[in-house]
Amino acid sequence: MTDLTAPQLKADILRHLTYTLGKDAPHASRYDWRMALSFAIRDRIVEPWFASTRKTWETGHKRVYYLSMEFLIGRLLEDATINLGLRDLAEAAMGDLGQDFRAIVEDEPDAALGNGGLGRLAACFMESMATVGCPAYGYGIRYEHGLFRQRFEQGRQVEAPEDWLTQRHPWEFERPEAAYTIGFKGHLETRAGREVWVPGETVLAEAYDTPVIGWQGKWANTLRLWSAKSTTLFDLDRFNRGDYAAAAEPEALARTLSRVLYPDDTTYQGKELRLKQEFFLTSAALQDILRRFTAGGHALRDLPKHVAIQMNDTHPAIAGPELIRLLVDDHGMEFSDAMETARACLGYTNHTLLPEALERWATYTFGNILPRHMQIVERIDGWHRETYPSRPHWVGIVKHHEVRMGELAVIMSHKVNGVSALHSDLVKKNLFSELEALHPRIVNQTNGVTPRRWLKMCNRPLAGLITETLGDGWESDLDRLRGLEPHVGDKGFLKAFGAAKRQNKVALAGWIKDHCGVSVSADALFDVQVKRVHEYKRQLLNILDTIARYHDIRQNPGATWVPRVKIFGGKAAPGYAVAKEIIHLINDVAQVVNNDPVVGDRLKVVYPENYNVSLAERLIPAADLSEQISTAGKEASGTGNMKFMMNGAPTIGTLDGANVEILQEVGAENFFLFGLTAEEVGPRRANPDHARDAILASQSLQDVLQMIAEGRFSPEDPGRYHQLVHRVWHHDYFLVASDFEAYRTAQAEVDRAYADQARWLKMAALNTARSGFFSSDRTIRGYMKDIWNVTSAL
Ligand code: 26Q
Repeated sequence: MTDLTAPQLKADILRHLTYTLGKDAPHASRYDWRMALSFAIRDRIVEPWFASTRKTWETGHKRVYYLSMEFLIGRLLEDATINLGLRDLAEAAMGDLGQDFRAIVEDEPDAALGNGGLGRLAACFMESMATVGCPAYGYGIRYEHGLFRQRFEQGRQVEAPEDWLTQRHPWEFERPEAAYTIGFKGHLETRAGREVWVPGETVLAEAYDTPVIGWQGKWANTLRLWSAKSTTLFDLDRFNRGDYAAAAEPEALARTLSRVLYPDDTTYQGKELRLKQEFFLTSAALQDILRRFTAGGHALRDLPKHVAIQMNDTHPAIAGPELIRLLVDDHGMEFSDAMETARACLGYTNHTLLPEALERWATYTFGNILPRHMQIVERIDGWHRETYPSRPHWVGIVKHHEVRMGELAVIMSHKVNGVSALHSDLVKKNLFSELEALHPRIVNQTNGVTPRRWLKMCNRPLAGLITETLGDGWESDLDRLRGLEPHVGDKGFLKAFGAAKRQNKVALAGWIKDHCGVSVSADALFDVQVKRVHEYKRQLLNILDTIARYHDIRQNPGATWVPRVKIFGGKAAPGYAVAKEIIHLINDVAQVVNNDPVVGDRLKVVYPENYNVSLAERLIPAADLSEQISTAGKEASGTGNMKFMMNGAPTIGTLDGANVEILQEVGAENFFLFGLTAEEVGPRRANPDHARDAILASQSLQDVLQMIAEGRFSPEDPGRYHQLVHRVWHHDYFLVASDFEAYRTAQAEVDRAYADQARWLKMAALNTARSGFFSSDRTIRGYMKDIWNVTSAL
């Protein structure tokens, strides 16, 4: 690690302020100071970054290439200072310069180049690969606009474009020399017996590199993001004729490829631009990989010895055919050798079982945009049929005039993995059972999260207590948190644990007052559900329970109530009307509940706008209860659930995704389990009256639905939720009604547990103590051993 002193760091900051920013201190804005500090910190990353690259070259170490359409990074400044061990020094230096470190850190916009879980997982993996010393590149797209910003207008979600790149992004290095041509459309020609693709359109992919520094600065990798540029120069003829807009057209058209992130995280829509983006990323990455590999002087058949390529879901699954195309068309390899080489390099991670999320492209669209790849896909399909001749041909890639990207990814990979034990099991048994029978290759790698960002950085009070109790080193060896267990019987420790949680809650209460205009008491139980809004995640179940609680409080305000704050956060895909209606309902309920004098502090409902990584870092450390209530069998893993656990919030949840493993680690007495299991869901749905039966069996649910239907939460528009109520009665695919009573019972148990603060604190502390398994370091070591066959270079 670096042995920088405060005066040196101060001098670095002032030097950047003067010579990089061209500002003198008296006239510098917060932005200028942030840039100056960021550049000074970035300087400290460059050396270890070079050293890591040098070492990888010198030892000929195998490298991992992580291909993902999303990297949900969030802010980088504080994270970098923490991993370099410079956080406190940076705070002191800025203080000396008259600047508030916290305010500067919070001035940085989130890099929101992802939708949710899958994108954030890629970001945690990058940090963990750097921490464990796994030589790796992340490849993605440098979207000009990340995920949209969410506002509420009269309770309705409104989207605004996100514009993180309107400010300078101080962490990246532009690499104009690393650029590749990407082709689309056009036609095929046969020349000397070989197929040649003559693209009809081309764009340039230009690289931007961001170094990713691991814990204690021992290793650094590269996140390489591609930006689209025009291959044709500015059209001077058109400009001279006075046609100024047309002169700039090629540039504008090319740039649309990296203009904006698709905001949908569940339903694919078969849009041409999306397929082009996927190919843009994949082709640029593979060209770059092959260029680096051949520069090392190796034979192409040795590619799998030096290169592991991981596909983050099917989004980059065109990597199979593209790698074959590059090997065969550009490097003259035989098809069968190329096939074998590609499969030995590629791995595929599945993140969903939802049928509407599985990517399928019309052969018409696919063949039009990627004619050569269409041909190669047919060839792969043929090869697969011949290799497994006795099998029915319905396990193929092309079926009903569609290219199925899941099947393509499985057939082109030597390993396929799910993201939690339950999910991997279901991938094996349901999604790809036929392919798995032909050639077993499905394994599990349970997700994880980086404890540097999600505990050390975001929860300083708790991290401080852990270090006081266990000493240093837990950050990169999270199983050591088990060492807290002997202390949970110790009153002094529990008191300190409770004080840390309370400090976070007080801070959050202040933020809620400032940003949502709602006063909440830090003595209340903070009950938090934050994630993308989707029917399967059942925010609806949560708000129905909230309404039931409201109803009961009004019926009996004199009873003893455990005060609760219900906190929601999350975005709905812009085209997802049902999800948007649920957001509207939550906001309408908040209006009524928060302004009802009978209720007071017994119940509050808050829904801060624009949930993102930075808001997660604020909310999760202050949570008492983690809501993980998806319909069993639908949530592949969840990763928010792990962050809450680490930060000492017990879960109320179903047996779904990684909740199963959380329950296993923490023990049933420290987890509020409820609801149908994945196995029970199918049979329950088979009863056509499932919702009706459940509603008629629950007076409480009847009251709740009645209140909504009557317009109690939308008095100015009483019919607003008729459709929503109708859907609960008649089209309750996600079994909200069926799980309602079980959820209420579990919530009552939560109240009882919380009322006994000694019992609660012990549960909370045990959640932290037993969360070690959910470090993404453990996950990455699993991928390295079982999928990538690579060792640490440290
Ligand atoms: C596909 C085609 C076209 C446009 C968009 C998409 C698209 C984009 C994003 C499809 C899916 C996603 C994101 C999926 C996702 O975030 N899945 C989550 O992955 C997490 C990490 O493994 C899991 O923990 C979650 O359970 C899972 O829902």
